[in-house]
Amino acid sequence: MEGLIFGAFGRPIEGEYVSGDAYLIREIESGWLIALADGLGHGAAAAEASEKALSIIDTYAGAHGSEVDLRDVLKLCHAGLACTRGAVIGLCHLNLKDKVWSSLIVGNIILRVLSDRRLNPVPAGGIVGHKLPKTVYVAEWPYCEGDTLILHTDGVREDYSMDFLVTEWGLTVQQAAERIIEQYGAKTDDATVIIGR
Ligand SMILES: [Mn+2]
Repeated sequence: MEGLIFGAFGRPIEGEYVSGDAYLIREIESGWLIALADGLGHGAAAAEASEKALSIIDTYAGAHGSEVDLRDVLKLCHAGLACTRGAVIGLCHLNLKDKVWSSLIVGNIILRVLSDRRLNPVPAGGIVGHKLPKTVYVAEWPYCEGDTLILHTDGVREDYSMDFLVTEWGLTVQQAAERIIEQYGAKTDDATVIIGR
């Protein structure tokens, strides 16, 4: 679909076999739905929360592929995660028909966009399943072919420069994702990154 390609890579904190992070990259009728969840803490209980979120989002995508409302997705996740540890979640929807990206983030999930325009998404604190922010902000910005989207959990340090990604674009998005985790993943946390370009 218009040449958009995704790469993703993640690994658990040192000493754990399962990651508490989980992601979904799903092609839907209107374009793409991307989700990244970081379950509170680490290990199996964290994975249970993040995987539950993804299964809710996947079911939603199956039923609402042509018309996605990120606030509705969040509400469903919040209700569904009440009996879990909870998770922080980042959602992105690329509407290829209208050529618009939109995103909604609760908690510490980091979104970066490499584009001609600057995007400054407003972060909102909270834990899906336990406490949502008073105001949930949905950021929207136009999509142009060639835009790059990077979504990662807080297990990836934020001090890597965008230039690194631009100058290393000989790499595939998958190779770039793996390299970001290798070079900037904190050993003290689960670390996951998604790149779409
Ligand atoms: Mn984390």
